This record gives sequence, structure tokens and C-alpha cells, in this order.
Amino acid sequence: MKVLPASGLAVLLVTALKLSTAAPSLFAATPRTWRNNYHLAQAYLDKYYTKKGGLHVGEMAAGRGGNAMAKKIKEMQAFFGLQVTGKLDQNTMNVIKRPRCGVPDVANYRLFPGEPKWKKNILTYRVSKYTTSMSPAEVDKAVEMALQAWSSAIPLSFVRIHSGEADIMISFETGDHGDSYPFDGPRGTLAHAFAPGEGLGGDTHFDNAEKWTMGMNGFNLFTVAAHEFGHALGLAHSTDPSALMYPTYKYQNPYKFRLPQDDVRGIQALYGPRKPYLGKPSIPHIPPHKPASNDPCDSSSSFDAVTMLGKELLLFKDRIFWRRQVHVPAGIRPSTITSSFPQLMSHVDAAYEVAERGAAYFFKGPHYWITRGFQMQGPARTIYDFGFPRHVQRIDAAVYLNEPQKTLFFVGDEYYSYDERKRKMEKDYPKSTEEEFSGVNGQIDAAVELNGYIYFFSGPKTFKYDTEKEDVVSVLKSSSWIGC
Ligand code: TQI
Ligand code: CA
Ligand code: ZN
Ligand code: ZN
Repeated sequence: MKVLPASGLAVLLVTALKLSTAAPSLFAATPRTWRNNYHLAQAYLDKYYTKKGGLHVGEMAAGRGGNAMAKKIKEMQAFFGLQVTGKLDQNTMNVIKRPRCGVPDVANYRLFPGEPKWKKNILTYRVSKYTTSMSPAEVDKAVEMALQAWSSAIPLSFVRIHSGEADIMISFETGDHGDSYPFDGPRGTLAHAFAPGEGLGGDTHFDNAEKWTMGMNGFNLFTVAAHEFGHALGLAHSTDPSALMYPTYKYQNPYKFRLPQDDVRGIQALYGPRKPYLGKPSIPHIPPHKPASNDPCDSSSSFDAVTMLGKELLLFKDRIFWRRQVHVPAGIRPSTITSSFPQLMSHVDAAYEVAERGAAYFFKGPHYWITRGFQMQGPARTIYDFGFPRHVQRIDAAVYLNEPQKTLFFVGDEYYSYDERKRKMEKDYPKSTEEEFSGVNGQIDAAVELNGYIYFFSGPKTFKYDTEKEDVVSVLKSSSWIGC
């Protein structure tokens, strides 16, 4: 669905009106309790959820009947962090019956009629046309920070792409630009965005006639972009003057910005809160602390990272690593990481070697280190050098493939491909690990290539994957690598 700057709004209303029918069923209880609940809820919602400023678009479209009631229920549910059903379910009634103080807790945000929202939790974005008033790097930064302001509150991730059609296409345009909402030169309209949906949905256009800046002069791009992305995610304007979605321009310092409470409530009413333990971690992931099983032969045992280093195979687990000659299962020696790689301190997340270059790479959180053999080369560097998007904050596994000279990085259930010759992340990634490596399933803890096979370590299992046949040819016990 399109969302229109002022003049188009009427059209949208008419379509929405046609959709409005009788009140939906709100209850799932016996007639008796339902009646009681209904009256109780009505009194409650009338008291705490009465709009000061008259009807808003959604209500007008829906009519004043049961739909308005369902809407208030939803608002109330979002406010209390309940599941937003629009129905007087048990949890909702429990809150209504709870004693409380008399201050209304109406949120002031608005959704669009029909409440369009994204139906997936990873959205792509692309800046396809830049402005002349800022450097592309500054534009990218402002856009990234503006998206981050929203993704920190909800379980959505934004992934940047550099070609093709993204969910959110971002461009700077002048005057007429083909969507029947021409820009008007300096001032006036600054930007517009389309509500979630196919095609133009989510697309965000900025008037290139404005003086866009990173600072306080002209119009601050971060400020306007953050507001527009609110529209692109499904928020209309708020009546709360402190909200980002309030329709007046107010400079926001991008580095100190925190999404105001009203906008958080609004966006969480659509997408729910971000759960720190699900999806892409927003804080560095702390592995659940199992009572350190010191028995390396524990069959549930896995490895954090596996790589060749010169002629030896190195297998890392917690603070320990094992060295072995690939074909000699005898004489496997464990050592502590700190004794050989003091900089790495404790565990490592992933490791790989580019033998032709005589270099190995060790990853831990958002950092990596380069070694030649056991000789550390310089300080920690950031994994964003490789071109990872910001939401990637650690890598599960890495494997260098000699033949295409590419390194695959596994993150969650996806992987990235890095071209070691061009030293560039490849386009069209991440891809689904399970879809591209049939037979390999579960979280990849570590990976290594030996003799044309990729060994994927996943918990107690190691999958031996034949790159020619494109299939798993055997499954080994992970602990067998260290002679168990
Ligand atoms: N552009 C309007 C806006 O984004 C266009 C618009 C009006 C609109 N109603 C809409 C877009 C509903 C999507 C949905 O609000 S604008 C501000 C303000 C503008 C205004 O150029 O007027 C900001 C753009 F008013 F909040 F400062 C960005 Cl931040
Ligand atoms: Ca303008
Ligand atoms: Zn446009
Ligand atoms: Zn707006």
C-alpha cells in the first residue's frame, strides 16, 4: 500500500472505508463472562484510552463501532507488552482487572489504515542515487544509523545491498521523479516514504534540492531519514511532540539519539520487542556457560574453530587447542591458547588459513588477528574490513576454499562468501547454509577444507561434505578428531 504525502491521503481513506464492515468478534468466552468483560473493558478503555484530538485516520476508516474498540484493545495490549490480538483474552482481562492509578496511558503514535507491515524480519536496503551535498560515505552512515535506531527496538534486521531491487530503495530525487509526488525545490517537502509493501512500498525519497548535512545546518539527513524510515516501517504521524514521528522538523544528534518512548511503543505494536536472545544478536553474544566439561572426549563435545596452520591441523575449544598432523592420529598435543596466541586470550570463534599467502586469520567477536605460523602480525582489526554488515558481531565458522580462492563465513544459519583475490565480499550474500549445502544442518561451529572435502563441525557431529558431489558423504563423531 502506498502512503501519500497530504494530497494523496483522501484517496487512501476512500479505499479504506470500503473495507469497513460489521464489528469483528472480540470474545472467546461464555456469554455471561463475555458480557461482564465487555462492560468492564469498555469502561476501562473509555477511561484510559480516549483520544483528545478527535478521530484519527484509522478510526475514521474503520467507523466508530467494534473496530474502534478492537483498536483500543490493541493499543492497550501494545502499551502493556501483551500479545496484540485486539481481543479480550485472559491476559488482557487480567491487566484490566488489576488496580491502577488514574492517569491515561494513551500512546500517541498512529499506524496507517489497514496497518501495513513487513512480513519478514530481514529487510534489504540500497542507496541507489546519492545527493550532491554530502559525500556518499556520510549518506551511508546517516542511513545506517537511522535504520539502526529502529532495529534496536524491534526484531528486524537491515541488510545493505549494492545492486538490484531492495525492499527499501533509497534515492535523492529532484522535482518530478516518476511516483506522482514531485518534489518542490528548497524547503517545503523534504522527503517521503511509502508504507510497507511490494514495489514502491518502503521506498524512501529525499528532495535533492535541499541542503542535506551531517550537522545542524540545512537539514540533518539522519533526522529526516529516521523519520521517513518510521513511515517505511508502518508508522504514521504521532501527536506526541517528543516523538520522532511528530510532524515537525527538530534536529537530532545522530550519535546521542535514542528512539523516543512513543515511537518505541508504536513500532513494537507492529513488530513486537527485540528479544536479545533471538535472531541476530544486538549485543556481543555470550556463550551459555556450561559447567566447563574438562573431558575433551565428552561425546557432546564440539570445536569453536578448526584450521590448518602450515602442516598441522589446529582444533580450538574454549581455552585449549589441539595440534595434529592430518594423517597421523597419534601424538595429538593439547596446549592453551594463551601460551601460543596470548593476544587471543581465551576462546576463538573461527579461523582459516590462506596457505598460498602463508597467513592465518583468527576471529573473536567483532575482531580478527593475522598470523604467520604462530607469529602474530600486528594488533586486532575489525571484521567490518571484510564488508560484513553491522548486525554481524561475531562469526561462527570460516573456511578457505583453495579452488575458487574464496572464504566462506558462517553466521547463524547463513553464510557469506569473500573473494580472497579481489579481497571483497561477494554480492548476493548471505545465503542459507542449509539450502546451499544439502545434508548439512544445525549451527556450524567450525569448518575446514581437507583434500577437497569440507568438514563442517556441528555439535557432536562432523559432516564430511563432498564439494564435487555437492552432498554430505559421511558423518563423523567430532571428538574422534582428537583421538577419542
Ligand atoms: N514529508 C512528509 C513526511 O514525511 C510527507 C508525508 C506527509 C508523509 N504525510 C505522510 C509521508 C505520511 C509518509 C506518510 O512527514 S516532509 C518531517 C517533519 C517531512 C517532514 O518533507 O514534510 C520530516 C519529512 F515534519 F517531521 F519534520 C521529514 Cl522529519
Ligand atoms: Ca523541497
Ligand atoms: Zn518520490
Ligand atoms: Zn512524516
